[in-house]
Amino acid sequence: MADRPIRYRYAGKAAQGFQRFAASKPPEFLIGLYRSMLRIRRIEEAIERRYREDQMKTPIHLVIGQEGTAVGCCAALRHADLLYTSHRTHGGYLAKGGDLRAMLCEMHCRVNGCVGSRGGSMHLVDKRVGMAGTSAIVGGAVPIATGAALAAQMKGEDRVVVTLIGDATTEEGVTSESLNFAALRGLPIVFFCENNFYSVQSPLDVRQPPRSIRAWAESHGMAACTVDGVNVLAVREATSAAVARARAGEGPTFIEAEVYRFRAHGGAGDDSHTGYRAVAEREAWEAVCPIAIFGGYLTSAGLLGDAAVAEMEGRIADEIDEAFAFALASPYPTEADLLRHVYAE
Ligand SMILES: Cc1ncc(C[n+]2csc(CCOP(=O)(O)OP(=O)(O)O)c2C)c(N)n1
Repeated sequence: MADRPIRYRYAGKAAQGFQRFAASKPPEFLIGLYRSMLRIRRIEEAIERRYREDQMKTPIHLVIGQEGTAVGCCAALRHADLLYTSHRTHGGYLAKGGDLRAMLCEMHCRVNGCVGSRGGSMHLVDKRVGMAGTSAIVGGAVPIATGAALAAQMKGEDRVVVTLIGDATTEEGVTSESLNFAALRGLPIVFFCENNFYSVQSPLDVRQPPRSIRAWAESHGMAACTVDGVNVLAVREATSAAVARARAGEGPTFIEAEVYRFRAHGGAGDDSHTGYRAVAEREAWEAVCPIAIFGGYLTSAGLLGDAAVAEMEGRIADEIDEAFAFALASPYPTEADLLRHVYAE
């Protein structure tokens, strides 16, 4: 079968765009961003590999290809800031400082999962790191995040709320209502849209009229911008500006970042062969992998060498092996756990 035509091309220039943002940043900070993206990639690859063994009793939605947005976004946040995501939780959870052991326990339905085995992959929540809420209902976390921003404002807390959403989330009525309310009240919230062009297998152009998501958001009366989602430094910069605006009481910002998921909407492996997107399209985006091009920049700037990368890879591999072993050795919940966290008045 002939491959279908490419619909969505990378429009950025990340490989040339790093210098401008990197100039004022210490090398450790830049290397830390690279390590963070690499760690998420390797964790996702391990999850994907082991998913086929059927030990994880949860649907999964991998972020492979989208590491630049989660890492760049969370690098602009403080510990006390809150993050809410949709069903595609892994990148945000890990970038916000989440505990890999607790995440893998959760995905294996073990009692010491971050939500006590009640949630699985789509409901990673961890108050210890400000991973405040996630929802498998598209748009479900958006009004909750907006409410958290209202609470922070009413209590006078120095706290910003960020919600990572997909392009399809902007089609939910509740997202419009939340943007409207956030703009009306000048809430300290950042709506960060990872536009990966597809809702499961439906492309953006059969779901939305030909106008930008940024323009749609702006029409709600809030600041809005687009950023290259492949460029982790540009994402960090755009999020920092939005967070600073929110902290200064200047209200919400909507950020649209174009990214691409390299794998299927859900589960392990790719699904391009089913015909909803061109294999050539995926391959073109893989050629601008956010990790590889940032690594290339760091190498050319003399900040990263083969030995350092090998050491990083070794440490990450050890961490992953240890965390999987921990999860698989952890107990399942018992009947006695059933009513923990259940409240009734
Ligand atoms: C209200 C609702 N409608 C439909 C679905 C089925 N569904 C699950 S994920 C998804 C696509 C979401 O796309 P997007 O928000 O762009 O995020 P992405 O999966 O691309 O990260 C859909 C339609 C759902 N979970 N909730």
